[in-house]
Amino acid sequence: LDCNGKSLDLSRPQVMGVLNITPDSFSDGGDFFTPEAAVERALQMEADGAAIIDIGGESTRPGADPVSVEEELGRVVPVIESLATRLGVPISIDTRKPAVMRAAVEAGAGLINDVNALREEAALEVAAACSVPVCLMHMQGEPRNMQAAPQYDDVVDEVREFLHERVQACLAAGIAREKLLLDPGFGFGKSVEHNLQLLAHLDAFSSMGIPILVGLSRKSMIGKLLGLEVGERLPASIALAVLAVERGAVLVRTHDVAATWQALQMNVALRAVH
Ligand code: PT1
Repeated sequence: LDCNGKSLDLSRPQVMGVLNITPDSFSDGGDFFTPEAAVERALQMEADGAAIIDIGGESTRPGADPVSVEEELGRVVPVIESLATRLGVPISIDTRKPAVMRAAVEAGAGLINDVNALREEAALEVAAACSVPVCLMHMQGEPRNMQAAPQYDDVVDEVREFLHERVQACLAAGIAREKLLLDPGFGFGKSVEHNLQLLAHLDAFSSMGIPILVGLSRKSMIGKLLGLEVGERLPASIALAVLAVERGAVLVRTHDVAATWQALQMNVALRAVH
C-alpha cells in the first residue's frame, strides 16, 4: 500500500503504533504531549517493529470532549512535520476533521484513519484529493455519548452494512477500493457483548476483500471482563491482537508496540509452515 511515498506491507500482520498528542487520552494522556517527547516515542515504536505510526490530536475514547480544529492542528502538524523525514515507516493521521486531514497529509502523513468513516461534511472530497489510503471505522453515536446505551438488532450485520455503505460512498467520491481499510470500531458505541460478537465474526468483514484494522489495545472491554485498570491490560490486549489476526485482521493498532509485534511474529512464523 503506497502511503504518500512510504510503503505499508499488508501481506502479513502488522502493528500500528499509537501516538496520542492529547492531554486527556484514556491510557497515556499527557505522556507524549510535548512535540519532542512525541517524536522520541514514535522513533522508539518504529524500532520496536511498528509498520505505521498513528498520530491523533483529539481523543475519541468514551466520554472524551471534542477539540477545535485550531487546537488539533497545533498538536499534530508540528509532530508530523518533524517525523516525516525521520521515520522510515508511514504516518497515519487519526482525525475526523477534513482540515486536519489536508494539513496532515501536506505535512507528510500517508494514511487517513477516520473513526467517523468520512461522514463529516466535505471529508470524502478532501480525503479523495489527498489521494492517500483511508481507514473507515464504524462508530455508533459520538465519543462523548457513545457508551451510554449502545443498541443493535444484529451488531455484525449492522456494522458490515454500515462499512459497505461507506465503501460505496468512497468509490463514488473517487477513492479507489484498493486504498481502503475497514475497522469494526471496537469500543465505539458497543457493549462488551457487541465487541465479542464482532471479534467472533471478524471473518464477516475480512470477506469483503478489504484489509481489516482493529484497535483493542487497553480498551474497557478488558477492564469489564477482568476487572483490570488501564495499566494492567497488556496480556489481554496481546491475546485480543492475536485472536483478531487469527480471524483475518492485518493491522493491529496498539500502545504496546514491542510486545504486540513479538506476539504477531509468532503468527507470521506459523503461517510460513504448510
Ligand atoms: C480504533 C481506534 C482508533 N481507537 C481506529 N482508530 C481509538 N481505526 C482511536 C474503551 O472502550 O479502534 N480504530 N482511534 C481509541 N478509542 C477508544 C475507544 C479508546 C474505546 C478506548 C475505548 O476503553
